Amino acid sequence: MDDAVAVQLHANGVAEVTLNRPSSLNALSPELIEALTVTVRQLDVSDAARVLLLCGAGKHFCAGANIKAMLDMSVAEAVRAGFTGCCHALAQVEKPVVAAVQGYAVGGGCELVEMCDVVIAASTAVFGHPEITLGTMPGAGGSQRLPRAIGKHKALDMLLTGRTLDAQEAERAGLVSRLCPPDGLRDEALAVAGRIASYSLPVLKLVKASAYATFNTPLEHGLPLERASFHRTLSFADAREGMEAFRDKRTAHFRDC
Ligand code: CO8
Repeated sequence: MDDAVAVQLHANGVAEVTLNRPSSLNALSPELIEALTVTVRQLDVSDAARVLLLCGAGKHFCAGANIKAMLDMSVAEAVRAGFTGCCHALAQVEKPVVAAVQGYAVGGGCELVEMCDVVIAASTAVFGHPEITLGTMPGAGGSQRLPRAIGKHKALDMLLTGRTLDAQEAERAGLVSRLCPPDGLRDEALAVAGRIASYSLPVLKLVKASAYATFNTPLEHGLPLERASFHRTLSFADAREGMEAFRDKRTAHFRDC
């Protein structure tokens, strides 16, 4: 695998995936997008990985699409490659994905954040969609997922003016799950990902799929979908184990079945 993306698999099933082009603030070159696409697809079906943790090497998470690589791209090339300036495959991952964000997460970098499930941010992180300042616009869901994440008016303020949110405003708006001191970011993100990884993987996948149905289906379809998934979990050995562990006042040991 190309070193544009580094993977560290932890014993608890957390797969730490690091965007590894710090000299360009992890800008999403075609090479990096391809490496990230291949990596997340492999990890989503790998028995060794339970939860993905997405990080950026160096001081920043990701400065978005690689502007230098995009500059000379023809429309025909972009259409042929389905180019979005970002990694669409991340949004298709069925396992939980946690983001650990420090420094800038802008443009396609902010779109990566929007594709993740839980976002842990350093108190110094900065989020934004500067595409408008480049005379272009988000191509990988920014105009779709951001309004769903933080509401229409805040999202359009960002998208139409290009202004950034500091970590505190992003947390208040709902783009960030938790804030932490910059020097504690990795430990905090690993702890959150590790806690998620300790639970039953089939149940985690059902919870994630059910939560995302909120965005794709009206409530009258989403509620029965959730109920059917809930009923399925009752047949899982892990549900019996979790409830027995509660009854017996001991820690549950899930076996993904
Ligand atoms: N692409 C390419 N190179 C970049 C990028 C980028 N997005 N961001 C930073 N770099 C490079 C810089 O050119 C610089 O390289 P060098 O050392 O060779 O000069 C190096 O990284 C360090 O960057 P800076 O010196 O600029 O670092 P600062 O700390 O001064 O500034 C910023 C940090 C504010 C993040 C600044 O780098 C910046 O504004 N970057 C651009 C951010 C941006 O506009 N991103 C959006 C890109 S567009 C997008 O993501 C979606 C497009 C979807 C289109 C879909 C079409 C179909």
